[in-house]
Amino acid sequence: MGKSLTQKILEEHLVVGDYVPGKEIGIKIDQTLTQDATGTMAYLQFEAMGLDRVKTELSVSYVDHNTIQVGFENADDHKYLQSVAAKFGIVYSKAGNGICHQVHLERFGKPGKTMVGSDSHTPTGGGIGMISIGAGGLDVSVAMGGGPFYIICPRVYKINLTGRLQPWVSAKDVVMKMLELFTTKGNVGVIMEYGGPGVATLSVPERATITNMGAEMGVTTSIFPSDEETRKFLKAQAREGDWIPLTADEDAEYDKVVDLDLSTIEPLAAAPHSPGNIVKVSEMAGTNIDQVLVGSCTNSSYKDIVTVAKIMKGKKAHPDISFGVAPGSRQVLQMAAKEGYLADLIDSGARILESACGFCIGNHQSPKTDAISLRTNNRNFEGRSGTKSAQVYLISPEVAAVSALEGTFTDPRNAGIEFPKVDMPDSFLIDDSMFIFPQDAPSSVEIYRGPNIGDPPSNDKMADSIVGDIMLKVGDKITTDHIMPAGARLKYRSNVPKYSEYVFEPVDTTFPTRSMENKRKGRHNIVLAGESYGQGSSREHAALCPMYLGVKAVIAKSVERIHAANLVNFGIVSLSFKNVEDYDKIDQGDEIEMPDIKQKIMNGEPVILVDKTKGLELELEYNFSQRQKEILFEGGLLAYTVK
Ligand code: MIC
Ligand code: SF4
Repeated sequence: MGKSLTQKILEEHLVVGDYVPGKEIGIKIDQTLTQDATGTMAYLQFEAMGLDRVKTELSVSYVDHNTIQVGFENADDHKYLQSVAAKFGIVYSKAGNGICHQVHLERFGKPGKTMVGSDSHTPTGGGIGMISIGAGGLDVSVAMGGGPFYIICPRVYKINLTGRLQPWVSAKDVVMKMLELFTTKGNVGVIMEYGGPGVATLSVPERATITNMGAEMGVTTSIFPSDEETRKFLKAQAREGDWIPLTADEDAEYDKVVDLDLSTIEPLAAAPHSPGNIVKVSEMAGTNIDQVLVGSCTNSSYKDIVTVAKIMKGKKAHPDISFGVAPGSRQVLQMAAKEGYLADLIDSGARILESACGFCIGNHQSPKTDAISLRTNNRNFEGRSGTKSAQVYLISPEVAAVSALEGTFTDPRNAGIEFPKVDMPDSFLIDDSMFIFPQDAPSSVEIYRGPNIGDPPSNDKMADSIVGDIMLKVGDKITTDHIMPAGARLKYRSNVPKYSEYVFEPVDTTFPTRSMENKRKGRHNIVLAGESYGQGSSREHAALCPMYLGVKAVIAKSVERIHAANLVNFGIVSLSFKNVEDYDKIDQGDEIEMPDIKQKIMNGEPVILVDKTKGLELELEYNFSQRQKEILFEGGLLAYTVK
């Protein structure tokens, strides 16, 4: 039987376990990336491991999230990251060089390689034929140190693309169609592999838009083959030597095959407040809008920005809207500037924003109260824009530009505008001067530590029994943005005690103080959640800060992959109900005991939850590998690694 592309790459990198779907495997990691918001903690943890140099083929540290620099904290973090990179053999990409995923695709991504990145949109690298996976910072540190990266050996779905996209329909609409088909939950442990004749009609950046937003489906990653289009892209980046051909075998078997005819897709949007709420743009047409923003790691490639510029050329954005454009990388920005497209955008009234995450992470451009905001990024969780009452719709660059002109939600097919055809350039502008390559003599490098940089907090070994209280009960689809908000709070990422003051801020502002008080009394804190707990961002702070507040267990109907791994990494036990209806029987404030939980997990026996308030005994389940059990017993991955 032939092999899928996924199986070929994973088998070549397998170092622990066998390629048996559903079983834990450890793979060798060739490349890593970090960004500044998760990077400081990742490198503090790397330092704590006591190694001299990274052991990967390539590790890159990007600064793209916290570039606003209000106060000294961000600038201090950047300097810390720069010095750590120089010391440990890591390439440093300065603020202003662009968004990690876009820049990595342009300058470093290589077909057939494996990568982990401390950012959930690391699967962007799947567009160039890599197995590229998002993870918590600590998992990335371990990979930088040469340790295996553990995943559940995936189930592989083939998405068989046929046909060709119609004018005004783009890669963003393809991935929104995928979100309509697969939704944002229930895809844990899956890799989406794209194939079929339609693949050849999509350029590498378009493929990357699709794999990028696979993150919203909760899959492990998504991947495209490496073909002539990939070679063309790498050649245009002056990296043809990095190209290898890679496809699945003709007779490869998949867990599921889904046909998707590109020619049948129409312009789509994700309605508030989930990337999975897919609607047709034609149904929204005519709705007044307040803001249009183009950018983010999903849609800020050369083609995206030039498409918007061509649509806007010679016209003005509607006076009632705020219109912003953030090219995804310095390469895109420089090319747009030299080729005149930037001038067209400025003429149209666009606010040119820094090549960084910016608005996507709620760092700026928060819309007005109750605004309708159209954005080309990938997440529209409630409040992520910085304005709780805002209604954020995710759309393609084409819909963004045409709507910016009209001042209303507009189906670009009916706007009477000539379709802007944009060809991929034969050569991109190459200027690597905003990368700082590591020094050969690490001992000569002093690590810079400003007052914002603290030590990573440690945890106690796992207690024999959990004795405490349900400190919070939440419903389904609680995202890591709910648990650990970004935006205005982002600058505290390197200061765990301070950042912990905002745990669950959008849900219940009393959680941190109540938890700290309970912890001081010697009681354990427990969070009760519904389905798909921990969706979205890979931020390990969503486990690390609750750990700091004394959270010892999360009981949820289901937990998303990256967050589940982060909980283990910080010694928090995640459990689920044997009977899912039991969720309704427990309430916030209930006194809970889980007697001998450690022994039970060690022996593989069910955990018994005693609800002392209700006088109930319920059975809980878990799914930990032997390795994960040992990590939990040690109180987390750092303690387990340095033991
Ligand atoms: C996001 O898009 O939510 C982020 C901000 O890039 C996060 C990482 C973080 O929280 O720092 C992600 O996607 O993992
Ligand atoms: Fe940055 Fe937004 Fe992409 Fe996250 S999703 S990496 S915040 S651009």
